[in-house]
Amino acid sequence: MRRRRLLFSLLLIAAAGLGTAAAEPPGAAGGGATPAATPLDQVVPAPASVRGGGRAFTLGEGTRIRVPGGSGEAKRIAGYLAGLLRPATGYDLPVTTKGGPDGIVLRLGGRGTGQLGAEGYRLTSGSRAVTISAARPAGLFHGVQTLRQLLPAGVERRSAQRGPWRIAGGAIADSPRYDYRGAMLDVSRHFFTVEQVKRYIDQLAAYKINKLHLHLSDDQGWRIAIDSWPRLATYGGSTQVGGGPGGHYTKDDYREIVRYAADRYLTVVPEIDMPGHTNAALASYAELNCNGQAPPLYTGTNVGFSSLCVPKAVTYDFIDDVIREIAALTPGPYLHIGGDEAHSTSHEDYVAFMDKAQPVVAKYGKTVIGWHQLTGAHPAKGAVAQYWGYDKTGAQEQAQVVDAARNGTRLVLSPADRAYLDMKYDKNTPLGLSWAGYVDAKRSYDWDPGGYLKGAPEASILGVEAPMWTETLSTSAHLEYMAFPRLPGIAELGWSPASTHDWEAYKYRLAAQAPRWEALGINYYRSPEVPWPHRG
Ligand code: TNX
Repeated sequence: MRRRRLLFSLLLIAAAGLGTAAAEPPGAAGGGATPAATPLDQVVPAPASVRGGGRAFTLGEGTRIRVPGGSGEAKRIAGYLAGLLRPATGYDLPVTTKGGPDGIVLRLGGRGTGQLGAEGYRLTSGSRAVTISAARPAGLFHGVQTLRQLLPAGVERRSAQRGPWRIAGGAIADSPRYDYRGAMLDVSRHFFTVEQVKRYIDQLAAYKINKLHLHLSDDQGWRIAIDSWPRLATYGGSTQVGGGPGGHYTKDDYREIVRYAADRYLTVVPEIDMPGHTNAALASYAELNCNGQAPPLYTGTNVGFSSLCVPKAVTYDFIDDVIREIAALTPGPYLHIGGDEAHSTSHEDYVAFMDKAQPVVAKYGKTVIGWHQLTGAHPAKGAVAQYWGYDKTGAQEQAQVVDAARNGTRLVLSPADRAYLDMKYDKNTPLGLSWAGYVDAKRSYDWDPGGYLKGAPEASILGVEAPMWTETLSTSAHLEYMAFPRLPGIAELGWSPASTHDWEAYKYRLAAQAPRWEALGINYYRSPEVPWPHRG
């Protein structure tokens, strides 16, 4: 199966006139050459099934985007697609609910879409039409991301470009391996504005990531307004690592992020980290401290020095209020309560705290996610543990996670020496940290979530997540430099069947993304492991 796919890819690469390493990828037309259509199997993440062949589709002046009998959501996705394609093509691309045999067709429901699941889609392309069908709107949206990648990279530019705008003929049937395909952004160590978060969401959506985990509180900053404890945001959010002005989201800001993400089929997973990583809260309210004294705000990068006061009753009033207000802002099922690096909380207190905190999450209708240290306490029924261990994680700690998985705790895998986007690529990387080692593109991609934690049942793996901690990162350019090229690899591990996993083939597909990133103004790292095309 894998051999056949590989052979098939090689044939397509050969057919596209690509020989060996560092060849111009499809769509990277420099100086007036006609961009070749991108072969269907060059998409990232790799689709579940691809059959190339038949005549290409050409997007033209008169192309319509059809949403036959279209519902609100399908029409909105069609409008989003038109918005993506109009600037570079210069075409009108009117959206119509009239059926017809030609154009770009987005079809919800219909024959054979049932088996595609909640996020799958089918895309067929021929001389008259490109049709995306799906059972659910999320599937249409993911199909649209695939369609984008099938067009020449210049389509991502915001000013008129020369065509032709061809899409190779063939058929794709695609659905994800895992339900949970996440990316985390730490907005606490450095604050990121709504606009910066939206830019990151757009980058995640392009690779079919469907969860945005926001790390909203830590020692250095509390980033979300809580009406019942207003100083958390106004004082606790007033600085960041290095002593800058920090910032926080008003509830309206936050709702805007949630809506923008939802429009791109990403669910926001809010995290309030507790009982450790709480200096910003402790600094804001003296009564939360066991000694009744508020510590100063913190702008360094140490971890493990703060703890909520486990024996005090007010601690539970506090978490009840915070979790209630956050849950009310959260349409998705998950609420992350952190639980990592509680080095200033005794084990006994940690267990007692988690025994009290988890039911509060359930009371407000949400499912607990915690960092995997939660498995050292009593994970609630249905809880999810986010594994962030690495090759040096002790056997006992790992066994505890595996045991929990055997007992029904589901896992999201974020191994620090694979999936952490804040790890340096190599010793020369000017940003990031290196406590889990250097993580270049191959290491980040080359592991199997299904077999990663020996002994954890396959069904316990909910998915993968790529966390971005921001002790050293403060601009969108920084985030992009660390996310690209690693993020698409983690996205592929979450989406694509294990049978497509092959670094030697993947690295060419990955390389072929670079002209898109350049067109989008994404600041990426030119890893020496990837056969990048020459800059256009
Ligand atoms: C560990 S990973 C942390 C964070 C740091 C990160 C830096 C985890 C759950 N906790 O507090 O920001 O390392 O890589």
